[in-house]
Amino acid sequence: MALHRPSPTSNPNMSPANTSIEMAFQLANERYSSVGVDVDSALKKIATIPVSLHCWQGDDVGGFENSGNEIGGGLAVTGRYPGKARTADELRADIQFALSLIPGTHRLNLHASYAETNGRRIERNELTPSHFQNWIHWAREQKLGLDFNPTYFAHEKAADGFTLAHPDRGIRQFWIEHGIACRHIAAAMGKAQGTPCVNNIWIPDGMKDSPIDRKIPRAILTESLDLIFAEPLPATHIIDAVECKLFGLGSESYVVGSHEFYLGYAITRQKVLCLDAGHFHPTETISDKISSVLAWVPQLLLHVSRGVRWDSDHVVILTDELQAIAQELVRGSFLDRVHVGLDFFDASINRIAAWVIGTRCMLKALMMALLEPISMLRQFERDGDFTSRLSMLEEIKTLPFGAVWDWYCLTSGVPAGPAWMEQVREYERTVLSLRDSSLASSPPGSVPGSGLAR
Ligand code: RNT
Ligand code: ZN
Repeated sequence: MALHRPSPTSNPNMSPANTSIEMAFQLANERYSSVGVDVDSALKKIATIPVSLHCWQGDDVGGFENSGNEIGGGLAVTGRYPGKARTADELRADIQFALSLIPGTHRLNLHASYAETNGRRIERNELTPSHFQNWIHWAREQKLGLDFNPTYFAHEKAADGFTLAHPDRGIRQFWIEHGIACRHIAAAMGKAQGTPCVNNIWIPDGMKDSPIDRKIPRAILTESLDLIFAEPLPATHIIDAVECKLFGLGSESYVVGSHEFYLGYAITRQKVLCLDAGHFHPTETISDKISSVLAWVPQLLLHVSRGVRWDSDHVVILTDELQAIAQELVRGSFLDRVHVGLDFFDASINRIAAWVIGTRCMLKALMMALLEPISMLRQFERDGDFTSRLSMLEEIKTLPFGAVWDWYCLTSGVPAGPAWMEQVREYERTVLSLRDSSLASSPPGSVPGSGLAR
């Protein structure tokens, strides 16, 4: 095995904990080699996969418009854990801190409602790249690529649940103009950063109860989207995506932008389809959709999330479905056609920990998938030897994955194992707890005065 690292004995400065991580890694490497897995190439590959962290976990999808509008759009954030970011500077500091606990180089996914307008109200159809200069500047410093989203909620013109499919021509014109403005902002980001910015359109439009007319809003939405996308922009600057959904809170009976609607739209317009893991029937998974959809659309955007009953946005953890998503990306060699983004929001736990847990789990799932003996498994399948396929799939579940993950963290300069949580607690004590002066905002079960949950 080609080791381009010090052997356990060659680095006298290694702490005992790090030495044991390295020794465990060496043994793990041998175990993986015995089933034909090249751990080194998995380590090289994982370091090249960016995950787009969603800015909105940091402030409960609040944004900085301070318009007093409810989030709406069927998005519900529950919990009142103290310490959420109140300003763009605080949010940037929190993201920077979260990223210091996550191995690899990643991206940041911004919403239009995170514009910085110096306290002035700028209408959403009048937003320009200048309102995102601080973000662009900071992202460049941090070597972070930016992705973007128009915001079709938390606005009085979206209060009745309709935006781009609105029956009122004036209201939908406003939202069309917002979509156009956001494409220009995304393209400016892409130009500034040298990698295309994925600009994802999700709208809440739908109805609580059964509509009489399911057809006309969909025809209107097609028209609105075509107007938004009318101007060709360089593919090196912007990638246009559209996100489907089965139902939302308050749109249980009908969502205009359903899966079938956007699948057809994305295929006919050759746009990128966004599959959100929480946007389907509770027993339906997106892992099986990846290869189906990629047969027809050029690229996919994933909103990796975790649906729990009616909520589509619990913090991502290492579930079977998360592993299945990662396996599909690796087994199908789809990583260069799929943008991996996260989409969850939990205000009942430390928000930075939520980012770190979700992103580390996404990366763990990808690394597990990269450590599969894929060619051997393929051969079993080609031979019709399904017994060997099943037995190998079960045996590799208990190979020492954790030792490789710890080594990856260690060599990436981020804490291995649960140690990162110590740093989050420290940040909570020294930074987050100062943001909430009133104890009234502490969650039930919290330690008075410390901002810490028990
Ligand atoms: C909503 C969609 C959408 C949002 C974000 C905030 O159901 O998943 O992606 O979560 O735009
Ligand atoms: Zn989503």
